[in-house]
Amino acid sequence: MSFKEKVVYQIYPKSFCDANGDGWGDLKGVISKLDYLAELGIDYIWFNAMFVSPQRDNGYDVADYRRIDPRYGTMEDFTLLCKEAKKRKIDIMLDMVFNHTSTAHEWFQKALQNDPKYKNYYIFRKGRKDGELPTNWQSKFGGPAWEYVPALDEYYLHLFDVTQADLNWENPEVRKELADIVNFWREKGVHGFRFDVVNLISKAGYDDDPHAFDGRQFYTDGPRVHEFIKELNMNSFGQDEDSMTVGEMSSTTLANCVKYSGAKQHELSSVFTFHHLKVDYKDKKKWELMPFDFLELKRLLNRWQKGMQEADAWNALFWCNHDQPRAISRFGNDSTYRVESAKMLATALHCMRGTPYIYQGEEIGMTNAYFTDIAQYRDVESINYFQILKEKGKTEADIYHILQERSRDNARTPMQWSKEKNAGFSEQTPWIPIIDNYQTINVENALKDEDSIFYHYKKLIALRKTYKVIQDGDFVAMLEDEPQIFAYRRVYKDEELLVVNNFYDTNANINLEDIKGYQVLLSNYPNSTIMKHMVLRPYESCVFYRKK
Ligand code: TEU
Repeated sequence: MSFKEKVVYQIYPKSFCDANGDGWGDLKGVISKLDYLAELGIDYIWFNAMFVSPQRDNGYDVADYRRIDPRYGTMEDFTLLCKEAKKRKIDIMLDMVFNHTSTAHEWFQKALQNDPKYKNYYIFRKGRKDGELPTNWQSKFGGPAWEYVPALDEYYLHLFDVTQADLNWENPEVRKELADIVNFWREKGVHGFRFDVVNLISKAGYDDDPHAFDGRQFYTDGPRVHEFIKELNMNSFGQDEDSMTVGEMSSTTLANCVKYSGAKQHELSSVFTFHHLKVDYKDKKKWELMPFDFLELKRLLNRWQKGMQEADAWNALFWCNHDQPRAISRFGNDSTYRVESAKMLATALHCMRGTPYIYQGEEIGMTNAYFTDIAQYRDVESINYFQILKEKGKTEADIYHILQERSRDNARTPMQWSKEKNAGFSEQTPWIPIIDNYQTINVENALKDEDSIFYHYKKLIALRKTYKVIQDGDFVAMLEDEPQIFAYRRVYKDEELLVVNNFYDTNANINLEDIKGYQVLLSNYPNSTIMKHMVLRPYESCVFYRKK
């Protein structure tokens, strides 16, 4: 099976299913839900980082890449999970967090002891003569990107949390260590890898950001990044014919992604990019709200679809992940049209060219958390920004509103399995509160209702496996200036797909010129038919198919 037929399901292990009753999800919990995932029909599970970690950034601060965090289980549990998944034709994708390690990692601890070998694993710099930080760069989680170590009289770089020290990829020993880690997991039978912020690994130099911005121009898609990824590919996953990799690309460009994932580039199979998830950032700022700019969203989706196709490169397709608010609360409607808009967003995404990702809970239409108290938040970024926004003079009411829209914790609440205690997630109080709509929005209800969002996802996955045009068809944008409809065609030999999606809660009229021979493959309303002059109902979404 080509990787173009595959669909990935993302599990945030801490919030998926808790089998041992400590309020944290675990691997045994995942094993108990594999039949559910097999029913959905997915091919891969991507697990968010679940290695030994102090959990300052929920596992993205790795202290030991070769061990499962004991709170998730043991290596035996992992082996059993792989075996049980394989029985259900599900593969595993692990998250390689290679831009940085936790400061609790033994490499960093040795660096702190002034061991020259390990100091060279990280990026240490002297402060400037005037007692200033080495550069004016900002951490992605707020505050400066440099931390002073008095015993060394030097600063280390951390693009993320102060406990996430950036690795020095210029050092060949570091690159060898990281390839060895990938090979350690390959030997356990893992062939899928997601590489966390992998386009930040090559730093161009250490100067002040002249625009006093965050410094990203010095480390995004840096000068040696393609060389480093090619080398990692050659020394590890590239040796497996059936490897499947995806790089998470922060603030990247099309020109670079064509190289990261081009079919003949020997770098990665695909890329996650985020431009389409910034269309509601006012002035490009994450913590400034505005309604999403629909025409910009379409322009970006169309641009990336076409640009990647022309270069034979490959997108990972996603609306949701553990760092993003829930898509239905953001681009859909999580009250009156929850079901319709969830299905519409799913269809719009899954029929495009690329590998679709489903984030846990998306398939049952889970919503944002709408927490009302900072004590309910767990994410280091949200907690930092609560303070930062306060210092900037925003009112508490405004800050809560912003967090309700933007916090990463919106996606991190426990999976809602049933209407039982703690949503069937755990016997214990979970590590983060459950959303109180779990009584109605849960897996048990979804499985009982043949019109549920869950079965819509199941159909979309099945369609991808049946129709070559969904896997491999060319993408052709349509109605590009239409302010309410996202429409496109896919074309493969004599097969054609036509996909129309209404992104709003009002009717929309569209004119379609050539409708001959199209049949409905899927819709989120009863009685959808293709017409020259069509009225799409609120959030209506239809997939039409014809064979010439
Ligand atoms: O995220 C990278 C990243 O830059 C984000 O999406 C981040 O949440 C955003 O910029 C903050 O505004 C990856 C992981 O997915 C994320 O969970 C980690 O926290 C981060 O890397 C550091 O490892």
